[in-house]
Amino acid sequence: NARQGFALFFTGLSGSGKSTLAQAVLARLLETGSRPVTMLDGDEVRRHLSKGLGFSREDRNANITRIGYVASEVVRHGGIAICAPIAPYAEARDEARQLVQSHGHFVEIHIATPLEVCEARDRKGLYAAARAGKIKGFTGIDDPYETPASPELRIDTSEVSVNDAAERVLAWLHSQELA
Ligand code: GGZ
Repeated sequence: NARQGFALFFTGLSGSGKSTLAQAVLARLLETGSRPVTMLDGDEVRRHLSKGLGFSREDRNANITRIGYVASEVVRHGGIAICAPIAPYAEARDEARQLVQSHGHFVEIHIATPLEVCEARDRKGLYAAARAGKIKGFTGIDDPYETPASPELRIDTSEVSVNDAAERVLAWLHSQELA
């Protein structure tokens, strides 16, 4: 129902377009202004909520559990939480799903942009650094990304514009009567 809270959980590689799409969806949700929206972007979360955590499997999963917990609180109070971490491990994504689903809807959106495309973009030079061995354990290079088996939505940003991708998310929310 339109009053129930929900979490949009974007997951995908670095440079896949998660944050860009999350921002575009945020802007559209704010336009309609129906409910408060909390953005839990990867960068911001790691500066505050997850300060001090690294990129081991344990730390990445702890990061996702924290995001899932905050999202579940937002959803519990009828709000919208937008999360955009890499979240490479299925176990942690599923835990976040369980936390949120006890209070509302969990919408997993796999940003399925191919590694070659993310690497070619390399906006922050991190892939080059990872290839050169200057960053160890970089997702997609020498660290795993477990492809989501059954996300609510899967979007490849190398095939659709940011606008069209945002419209697909909004259309899905409308189809479920969530927005
Ligand atoms: C992956 C890393 C790493 C390693 C630093 N692996 O493109 P970015 O810079 O802004 O997004 C990446 C971000 C990933 O943080 P998350 O909290 O989303 O990851 S997780 O869900 O796995 O906890 C990248 C940067 O941090 N970064 N080192 N080794 N990305």
